[in-house]
Amino acid sequence: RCDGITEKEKTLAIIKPDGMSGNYSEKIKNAILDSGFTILKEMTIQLDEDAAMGFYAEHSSRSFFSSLVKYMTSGPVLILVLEKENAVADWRALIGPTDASAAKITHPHSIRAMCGVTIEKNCVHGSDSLQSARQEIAFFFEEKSSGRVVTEHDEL
Ligand code: RTP
Ligand code: MG
Repeated sequence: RCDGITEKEKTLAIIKPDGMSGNYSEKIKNAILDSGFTILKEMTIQLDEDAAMGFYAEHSSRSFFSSLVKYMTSGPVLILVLEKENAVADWRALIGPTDASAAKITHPHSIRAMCGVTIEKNCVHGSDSLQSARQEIAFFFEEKSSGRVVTEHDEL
């Protein structure tokens, strides 16, 4: 912009049940902060089936959908709102490709290579566009029907 101020973006990150049960959340949060993101909000929730189905509604016709819903409801998740310039693309780059087993070979320094296992159990989520980031942040932080809140903490 002409005034020299660059707009920051927000994106949604989720540490999925396997990331939580494997105790990767502190390690992942450190990687987030080391990469220059600010964590604006965080909330630990247990997704119910409706919430998981709603969140991944775009995949409802896929063969893996019921397995995905079962996975995402198998334990608590940590929902994070991240902010920085180019946050959407930079968070996707940091997490690496969907298939964590492939990520271990092609993107060994990615978060999914570190803590993911398979194409499904890939330990983290990242919004794939600015528009989905806005929708996903609203899904968890503006509507209150998205799951059972375990702990909620806003930075300042
Ligand atoms: P995410 O939305 O969770 O950040 O993952 P993504 O964009 O990299 O991948 P996406 O295509 O949106 O898939 C959403 C999640 O569904 C599970 N999945 N399973 N069995 C399969 O073939 C398969 N493919 C995808 C993964 O948990 C994936 O992250
Ligand atoms: Mg996706």
